[in-house]
Amino acid sequence: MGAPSKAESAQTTEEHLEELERLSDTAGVEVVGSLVQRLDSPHPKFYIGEGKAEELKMQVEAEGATLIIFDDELSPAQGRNLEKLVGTRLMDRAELILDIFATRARSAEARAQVELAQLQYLRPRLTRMWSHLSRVRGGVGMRGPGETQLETDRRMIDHRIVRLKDELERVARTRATQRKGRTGQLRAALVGYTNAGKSSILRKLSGTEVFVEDRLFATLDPTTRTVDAGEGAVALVTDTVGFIRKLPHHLVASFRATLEEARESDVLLHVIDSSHHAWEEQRMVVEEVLASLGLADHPTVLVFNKVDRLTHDEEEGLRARVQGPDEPPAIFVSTVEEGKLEPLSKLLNDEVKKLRPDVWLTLPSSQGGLLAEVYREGEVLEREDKGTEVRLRARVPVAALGRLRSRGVRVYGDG
Ligand SMILES: Nc1nc2c(ncn2[C@@H]2O[C@H](COP(=O)(O)OP(=O)(O)OP(=O)(O)O)[C@@H](O)[C@H]2O)c(=O)[nH]1
Ligand SMILES: [Mg+2]
Repeated sequence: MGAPSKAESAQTTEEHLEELERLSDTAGVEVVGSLVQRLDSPHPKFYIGEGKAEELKMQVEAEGATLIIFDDELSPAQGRNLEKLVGTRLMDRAELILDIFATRARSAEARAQVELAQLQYLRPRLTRMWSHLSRVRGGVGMRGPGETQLETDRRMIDHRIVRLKDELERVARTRATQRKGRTGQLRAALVGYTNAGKSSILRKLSGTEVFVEDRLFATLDPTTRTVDAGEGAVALVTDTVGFIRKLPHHLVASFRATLEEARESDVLLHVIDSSHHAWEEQRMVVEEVLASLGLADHPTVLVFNKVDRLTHDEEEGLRARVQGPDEPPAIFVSTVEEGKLEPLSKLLNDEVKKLRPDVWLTLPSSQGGLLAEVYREGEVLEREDKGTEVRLRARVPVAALGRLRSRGVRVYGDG
């Protein structure tokens, strides 16, 4: 069921419902019908108008539906009212997404993140959830639990929320420590709309098994792989959870720890499914989520994936449209055609060079400490011993270069 505002075009509504259908399918729900109402503003009682609510009830009876899924977020009271009228379990998009995440969470961390988001979603809706339970128990006319029971439940939920937050805090700290151990190497994070091809890219780049599926939210846990960045250099590339329109904000908040990987990266690779008719909206959604995570100004490259599905003209049109002085850098790739990930490998190589420029260093051979420092901090590629001087060609982190310079090392040809 969708209730778009009047300003939204019929095509956009159609696309949103299509996506809701895919989400339902991912959750294992079979869709038997759909209903749309255009609204200036939501009605307080049912969100949709009363007449429409009656129509919904009739359609549910005619189709024998056992579940209504709403594309918009209903207030707890609206959900309760509508459920009472129609007599069928009702979910909104947020709840459906939470449900999918719950069935897909594998690691302890992902499970804790999802449970936290679910509890935060559930808490203000407890009375409605309780009425499901009463129905499941089969008591016709059975009354809901008294206020006391509700209060006890709320307190239990609050305790659990605190415990989960502590647990996630601990995991976040461990991650931060692990990341510290990886300084000096280029870190790139793949972000983007669900199903854009992030995991496929990582699989292809790293030559290792990474879970890929033509379903929404195939990936929940961040996976980091070492990737060959050319000329002997390596990069650490991380795959992250996909984003979607109207991602429940509880979920975004609870996935903060996971998304720290993105924050700590040197560059964000924003993967876009260029063959999707709504890629521009998807790009905007991802940019909004990134902004809400404080990543709006993070160095970003747009990675237009699946160009194998575009005709030559479509690809040219796309290139013309997204390349401009105000646009972030963009590359065009495919994971299914041989050699079509080359632009991404090249990009990683360029980024490695930016982070650890390939330079010539000259220092007195008597300075054993300095020499040792170059070997420790950088990667020595060539060495020439000339009398009292040593000349080294090395890839050295930008930060270390400054330090070496200040201690009298001469540096040539960085960049
Ligand atoms: N035609 C084509 N299909 C691709 C390409 N890259 C990925 N796919 C397909 O797109 C689907 C989604 O790929 P994934 O790599 O799982 O996408 P993801 O971005 O990791 O998705 P989530 O983990 O759900 O966020 C799979 O069916 C892939 O086979 C490509 O370059 N061309
Ligand atoms: Mg994935």
